[in-house]
Amino acid sequence: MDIVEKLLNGSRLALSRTITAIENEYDEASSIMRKLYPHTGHAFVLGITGPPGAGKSTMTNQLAKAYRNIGKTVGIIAVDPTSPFSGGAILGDRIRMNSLTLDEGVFIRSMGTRGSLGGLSHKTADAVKALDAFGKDIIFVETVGVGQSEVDIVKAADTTMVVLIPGMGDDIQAIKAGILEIGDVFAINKADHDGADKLQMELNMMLDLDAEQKDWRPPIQKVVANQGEGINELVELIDKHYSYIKENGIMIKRRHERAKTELLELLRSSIGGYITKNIVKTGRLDNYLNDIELRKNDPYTVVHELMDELLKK
Ligand SMILES: Nc1nc2c(ncn2[C@@H]2O[C@H](COP(=O)(O)OP(=O)(O)O)[C@@H](O)[C@H]2O)c(=O)[nH]1
Ligand SMILES: [Mg+2]
Repeated sequence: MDIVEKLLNGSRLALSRTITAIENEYDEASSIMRKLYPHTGHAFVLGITGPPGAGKSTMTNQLAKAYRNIGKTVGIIAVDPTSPFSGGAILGDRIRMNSLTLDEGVFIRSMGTRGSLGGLSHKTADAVKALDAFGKDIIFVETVGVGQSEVDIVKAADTTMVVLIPGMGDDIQAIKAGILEIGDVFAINKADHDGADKLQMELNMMLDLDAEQKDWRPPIQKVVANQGEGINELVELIDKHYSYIKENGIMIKRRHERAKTELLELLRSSIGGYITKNIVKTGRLDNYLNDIELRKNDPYTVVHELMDELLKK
C-alpha cells in the first residue's frame, strides 16, 4: 500500500507523514495531494483566530471535547507563525491539549513557519485537505493574530471564530477592521476577568454598524474556556452558522472562491518555480540584467521571450 492508500485506510502515521511532506515541500507532496483531492470536501472547517494568549488553544481543546461527545471525529491544526521552531507555544499547546491526545478520534498537529507566511496559508489548506480525506468530521484551524496572513489562513475555513479578551485597551480599535471582516462568531474569553461586559458592548456597537449590509449578524458569546463555561453555547452558535451558510448557498460560494484562489496561486507558484529554476539558478538572469543595463535589451522583450519559451514546453 502506498502512503495515500494507508491514509485513506485510517493510518495516523501516513497522515502524519503526509503533513510533514506538505510542511517541508517534499516533491511527493503534490502527487499525494492529487490523489487525496477526490476524497476531500466532506469536513466542516472551523477557523479560530485571535491575539496570542487569548485562550484559543484552551477553547479548541474544549470545543473538540464537546464535538467528540456527540460522536464527531476531530482534526486540529495549530498554526503559530511566531514560532519558527517547534518551541514554547507549541509545546504549551500540546500540554493544554493533552487530554485529547489519548483519544483516537482526535488528530492534533502543529505547524510553524519554516517557509514564508504566504506559503504557510497554502500548507495549512493542504493539511486541512489531508485531515478531510482521512475522514475527520470537523477540523479546527487555530492561528494567532488577525493580520493579513492570518486572514489568508482562515480562508481555508467554512466558519471563522474570533477570540477576544477583556483588557486589550485600544487594541480593539486597531484590529476591528480585520476582525469585523472575518469573524462569523465572536468569543469573549476570560470572561472571569474585568471588562468582559464592556468589551461585549463595544463589539456589539461595531457589529451593529456593520450589520446592515449583511444577512448574518455575528453573535458574541462570553466564555471562560479553562473552566468550560460558555462552551456549549458556543457550539450552538457555530452549528447555527454552519446551517446558515449551508442553507443559503454561502458555503458553496466560499468554497468556490477558495478553489479559485488555490488554483491561481498554484499556477503562479509553478510558473515562479520554473523561472527560479531556469533563469535565476542558471545565471541567465544576470546576463539579461547586464544586457538591460547596457540598453542592449529591455525587460519587455525579455519577458516576451521567456513567455514564448515557457509556452513551448
Ligand atoms: N483566567 C482565565 N484564563 C484562561 C482562560 N482561558 C485560557 N486561560 C489561560 O490563558 C493562557 C493562554 O491560553 P492559550 O489557550 O494557550 O491561549 P492561545 O495563545 O490563544 O492559544 C493559559 O494559561 C490558559 O490557561 C479563561 O477563560 N480565564
Ligand atoms: Mg495557542
